[in-house]
Amino acid sequence: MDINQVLDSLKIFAQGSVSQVIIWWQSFIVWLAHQFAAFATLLEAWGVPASRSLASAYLIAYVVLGLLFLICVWRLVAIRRKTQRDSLSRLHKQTESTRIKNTASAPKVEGAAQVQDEAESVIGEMGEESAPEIGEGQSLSVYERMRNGLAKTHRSLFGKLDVILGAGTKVDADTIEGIEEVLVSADFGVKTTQKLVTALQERLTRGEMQQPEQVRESLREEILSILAHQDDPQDINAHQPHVMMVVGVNGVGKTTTIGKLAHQYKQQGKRVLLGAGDTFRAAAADQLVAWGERADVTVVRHAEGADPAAVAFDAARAAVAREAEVLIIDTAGRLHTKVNLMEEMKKIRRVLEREIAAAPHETLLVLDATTGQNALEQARLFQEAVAIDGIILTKLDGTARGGMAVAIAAELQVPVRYIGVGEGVDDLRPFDPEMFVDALFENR
Ligand SMILES: Nc1nc2c(ncn2[C@@H]2O[C@H](COP(=O)(O)OP(=O)(O)OP(=O)(O)O)[C@@H](O)[C@H]2O)c(=O)[nH]1
Ligand SMILES: [Mg+2]
Repeated sequence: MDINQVLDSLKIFAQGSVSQVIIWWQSFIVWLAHQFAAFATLLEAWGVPASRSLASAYLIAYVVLGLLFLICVWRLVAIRRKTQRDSLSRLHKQTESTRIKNTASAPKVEGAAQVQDEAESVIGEMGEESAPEIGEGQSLSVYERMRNGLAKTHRSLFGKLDVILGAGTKVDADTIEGIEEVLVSADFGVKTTQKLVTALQERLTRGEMQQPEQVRESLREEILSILAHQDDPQDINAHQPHVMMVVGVNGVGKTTTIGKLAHQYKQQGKRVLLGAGDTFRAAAADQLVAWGERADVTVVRHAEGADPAAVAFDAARAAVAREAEVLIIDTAGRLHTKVNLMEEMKKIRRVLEREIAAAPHETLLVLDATTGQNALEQARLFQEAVAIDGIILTKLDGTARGGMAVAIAAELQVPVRYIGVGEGVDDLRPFDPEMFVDALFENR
């Protein structure tokens, strides 16, 4: 068969196919017209005048097609946003795994020391297994947990900002006034809001903020610059045991946070010991013991009403005897008076200091984000009694007042170390300013 014959066959095939398609298309048009006629008859039966029924049938068809088109566009935009979110999330995952790799230089534990327990009231045993990898079994990335936990603040803060900074908005003094109100409502505090507003006004005067998008970006940068002044977290390998004392008023989440911390350190392969220094209520020690069992770490406890300083003493002795790497002391949040509470904190501190050189190496104050500006007052009170090295801000998931984290960083000059974004064991995250701001400003 020569080439001409092949070309002829192809031509015949193409012509045949085209005529077939034309026949199909014509049949489709006839079928469609038939459908419209049937639909028009139906409309007529429903009372639409005969002269208008066909036009109405076409109108309805166009409306339905228009709606389908809009749904497709909406889905495409949603998919695009999800892709952006996933890539942001992947980026944070990579950053986190690099951070974890860097901290993985910490010594790995092969088994807990089998040393005679010195404190009679110690219960449970330390685990023998080698350290599992951090993040094992976690279905959500660190960033995803953070963004889920901050959803309420995101919705409130940036939903309102979206209204102020809609497309085509003319940026002027009124815009900044609107932003000021939004910041105050998200609990950035008067002082911090003022600081941010002044910075935005300066940018406006310098002509750096003409488009709404530039305002959003400027605000993001200014918040980040406030948060970036945090110093690095303490190296927990610098002392053995690294002693942490957790303080705060009742109900803020001290015990829960200690449980989460214990679990996370345990997962890093650390030998962890907990001290139930809240002897004010029997249930307090029970709660810590429950967390200890969950995290598979030992808890030193005494009976209800015992001297918390005695618990601290026993816990410190046990930590040394067992070669624990991390000792975390829980404390009471409520006593008969504030003076009693502060005196008790000081006494626990003194005991720890006497038993272990330079202890407590970290005194962490737990604050409940849902209490708003009241938390700043609590911080000042504890700061006077026991020097605070860091803040743990809990319950950010339950509030739209995430601005508290910024207010604390700006006004207390104490770094925010962790944030609590839920009740789950993995819902305590080291406070990463960049990740925090991304989670707030992300276009969801
Ligand atoms: N949603 C949410 N709840 C939290 C968080 N942290 C703690 N909680 C809850 O807050 C409640 C109080 O927590 P606790 O750990 O008992 O608080 P505490 O400071 O030890 O309280 P006292 O022992 O009474 O001083 C519990 O129901 C916790 O589950 C968090 O980050 N998010
Ligand atoms: Mg407690």
